This record gives sequence, structure tokens and C-alpha cells, in this order.
Amino acid sequence: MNANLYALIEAHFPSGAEQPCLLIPGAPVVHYDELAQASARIANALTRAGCQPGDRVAVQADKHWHVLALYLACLRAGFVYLPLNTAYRRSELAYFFADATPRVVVCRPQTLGTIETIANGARVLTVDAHGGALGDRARGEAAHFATVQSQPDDLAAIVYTSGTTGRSKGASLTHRNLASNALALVEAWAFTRGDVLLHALPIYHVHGLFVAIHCALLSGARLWWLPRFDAGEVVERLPAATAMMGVPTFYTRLLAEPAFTRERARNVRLFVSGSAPLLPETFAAFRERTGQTILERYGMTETGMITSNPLDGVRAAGTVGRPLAGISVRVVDDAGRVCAPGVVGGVQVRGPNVFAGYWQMPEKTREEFTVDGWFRTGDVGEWVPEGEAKDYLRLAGRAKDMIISGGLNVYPKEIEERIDAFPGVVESAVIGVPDPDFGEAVTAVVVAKPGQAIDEAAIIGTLKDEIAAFKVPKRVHVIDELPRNAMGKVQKNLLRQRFGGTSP
Ligand code: MCA
Repeated sequence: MNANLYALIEAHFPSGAEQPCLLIPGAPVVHYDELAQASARIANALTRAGCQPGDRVAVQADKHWHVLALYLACLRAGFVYLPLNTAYRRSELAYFFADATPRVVVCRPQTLGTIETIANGARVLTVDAHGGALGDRARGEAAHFATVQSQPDDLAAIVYTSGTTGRSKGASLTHRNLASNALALVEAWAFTRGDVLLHALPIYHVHGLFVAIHCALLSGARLWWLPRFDAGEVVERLPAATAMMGVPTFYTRLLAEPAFTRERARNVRLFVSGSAPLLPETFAAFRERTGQTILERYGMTETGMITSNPLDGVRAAGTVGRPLAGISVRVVDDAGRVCAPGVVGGVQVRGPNVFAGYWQMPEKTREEFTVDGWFRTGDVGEWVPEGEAKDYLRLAGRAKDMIISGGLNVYPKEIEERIDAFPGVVESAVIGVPDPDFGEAVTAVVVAKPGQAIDEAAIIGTLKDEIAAFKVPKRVHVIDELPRNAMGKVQKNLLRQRFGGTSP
């Protein structure tokens, strides 16, 4: 049997030559056979460009359907797909290219000049709405490609996640990881060929690329392929959709639209939320407005999806439900002993979904696993001890210092190191403060050198040139001294209390 994820996807393509797959506003429908042929052409073109199974193909591109074909091409040819957030700037990209040494980099035409200077010897091709240089190469190629024979542990993708040390780590995901998780989700959420998934997420993270796309393709469903999340556009398309997946910001922005009504949401059988905590207020307001209950689930880049509230049964606000089929979750104390329900501890995961390790970081990988093979998520939580959500997982926070802004993870260390390097700055602490739109807003607290003025706008402006804008603090506050405990550790909880009410 071929463990290649594309072979699994292809086996689930709807029968009949021309089933619609992607519904794109203002553009022709893309049918399943067209997508398959486009991916074959790209696989042939990349093979001709020198790519071999195991080679990395790094992609920083807008959400054109050609990019989906490129992803499928990489899967079927055994190349390792490396998606990159379009917000990443030069220095971030240079690090990824040096670390992952891709054979090919696919980018937007407007960044070609920059990318060529940092691509580390990779061949650089553009992709745009018409296909770009990649499309030009693919056009002359055969529309057939024999999907390579893959082993379950062969790499399918590397997805970078920020780290507590400030250095990003590439999570190596295998065909088994992606396939097992996709099958578990299709079952848990009962996707069928009759579904139309409204897809407004970016396709460079696990949520939009794997969770949403795999659910749709493995059930022969259609997708409304929207270039980005625009609340007005989503409200307009929703009557023609049966399912939607989003981060909590999607739901708060929808609720802010007067045109978003019960009637608009009537045909949708499933609203899924993930990537950040969904506030119970949002959960309740959504139910009030639409009569529908958002299904909250929990996952990570390293593990794919771990738990989910049920499709049938109680969906409880503030919980993330039960482990998906084939996945084990445990909550343990500092000594590694399993906690009783109602007792908060570290959340650990085991199963076919758990990644193969951090790319070329064996030491770091070892640290994140227990001796008996469980992955430490870094999140803390408890099993709900009683009531209608009994035995559901409730997340209580994060042991690591991470901030989640609009569904994107930000590690303070990376930002603090950069702010500390500014002239006039003694030290800084970066925290997340409650924000009505992004859930948490990245905020910096800075101590200035005696007699030196700190220019908030200059810090923000410089950081925007250096790093992805979603990581840049929305505010920079200046104080005399950072509060520290007896061990000398900065007490970020006190800073969150003090500046929590001042977010814009
Ligand atoms: C954009 N901006 C942000 C964010 N996004 N600031 C903080 N946090 C953000 N997430 C800033 C931009 O830099 C810009 O700032 C201004 O907001 C407007 O930018 P724009 O691109 O127009 O923003 P937007 O289109 O409104 O985007 C907001 C968004 C987007 C729709 C919430 O961030 C989004 O699609 N988030 C989803 C992320 C996601 O897919 N996460 C899944 C990760 P300025 O004007 O100052 O330049 S996978 C995962 O977490 C795990 C595995 C899981 O369980 O799913």
C-alpha cells in the first residue's frame, strides 16, 4: 500500500470526471480533475527543475488555487512542502532558507528580487493569479504523474513554529501524521461530498492548509476559496456553504456585522473554531445570534488536531472536548504523575498524529518528549470532573510564555531581543493583553536608559521592517523598572494587570 497522502486524497476524489472542487469568486470553478492535472504538471515541472523526493520546496505565496495544486504536487512527488506566512520579512525568510536548505523556493513576483538574494542556492520561481513562472513551466508538461511510493514515516511537510528561545523550529510532519489526522477529522465532523466548506483561512498554517483542505478533499466536497477573511464577503457567501472553519477573530468580526443573521447562517451545519481560545462570551453571542453552537477543537502544529468537542452531543464553552480517534491525551503533574480530573497539569499527547521531530534539532526534539514517548504540548489543562462536559479537556493556560494574536503564535523572547538592541533601551518585557479583535494584543513594556527618551513610533516602525507585522507590539509602554520576583524573574502577570486595560 502507498502511504503517500496524495494517493489517499486521490482515492477519495468524487467519481465522474468533472466534479467541482474550488468555487472562486469572480473566477471559473476549478474541478477535481483540473486540480489533479495541474498538480501533475507542477510535479513534472519541479522534477525537471531537479527536485527529488525528500527535497524541500519552500513557498511564500498568496492564496491562488495554483498554490493548492503546488501543495498537492509536492505531496505526490514526495517533495517536502514548506509553507511560509506571507508576513515574514527578509531576515526571517533568510533563517528558514538557511535552516531548511530548500531545492526550490516559490514566491510572489514582488518579492522575487529579495528572495533571490537569500535563497541559499535554491531555484526561485514565482507564482501569481495566472500561475507565474511556475505556471509557465508547468504548462508544457504532461497532465499525468505517477504518485511516488511513500513510507508512512516519509516527510510530507515542514512547518516552522516560533520557539521559547526566540529561534524558530521546523516541525517535521510525515505522511502518516497528516493522513491519520485528516481521516480522524473527516470522521469526527462527518464531512461528506454534499459539504461546501467556506475557506477564508490562510494556507500557510496547519489550520487552513491541513485541517480545512484535507477535510474537504478527502470527502470530495467543494470549497468556497476566498483569498482572505473579509467579514462582508463571508456573510455574502455563507448561505451557499455548509461548513466554516476559523480562528476566534473570524467569529468576533462576524458578530460585529449587522448583516450577519440567523438566516445567513441557516445552511451551515458546522462552525469550527480553533488556533486560539474562544471566549465563552463569543460562544454565547454566536449562539444567541444564529441559533448555532460553535464547535471548538484543540491542536498544534506539532500534532495536528488533538481533541474536539462532539458533532453530536454537548459542545461546552471553554472546553476543547475529547481526544480524536486514535489519539491519547494525558494531564500530568510536575513529577509526571497522571492528574485526577479537576486537577490542572501539563497536557501530553501520543498517537499517529504526533510529528517526527524538529528539523535538524535532535536535542530539542528529545527535550519535548517524555521518556515513555509522550509529546509535551506546553499547554496546561484539566479534565472537567463533572457536569455535562465531564471528561472534556479544559485548557487553563500555557506553561510557555506564548502569546496568541488573531490565531498566530508570538514568542516574546524574539521581540524582546530586538527591542533590547534599540539605543536607549535597558531592557524590555513583551506580554499579551486582552484585545477585542485579536484575542490578545502584543504589547511591549520598556525600561529606558537614564535621560533617554523612547520613541514608540520609531520602535514599532523599525520592527515592522524587520519582522512579520503580526508580531510587532501594538503599543510600547515605558516604565522605570520591570517588576521581578525573588529569583529575579520578570513578573509578567503584574505587567499584564497593569497594562491589560490600556490596549487600543
Ligand atoms: C493581521 N494583523 C495582525 C494579525 N493579522 N496583528 C496581530 N495579529 C494578527 N493575527 C495586522 C497586520 O499586520 C496589519 O497591521 C493589520 O493587522 C491589518 O492587516 P490585514 O492583513 O488586513 O489583517 P486581516 O486580514 O484583518 O487579518 C486578521 C486575521 C488574520 C483575519 C485574523 O490574522 C488571520 O487570518 N488569522 C488566522 C491565522 C491562522 O490561520 N492561524 C492558524 C495557525 P498594520 O496595519 O499595522 O500593518 S495553525 C494553529 O494555530 C494550530 C495548529 C491550530 O490549532 O489551528
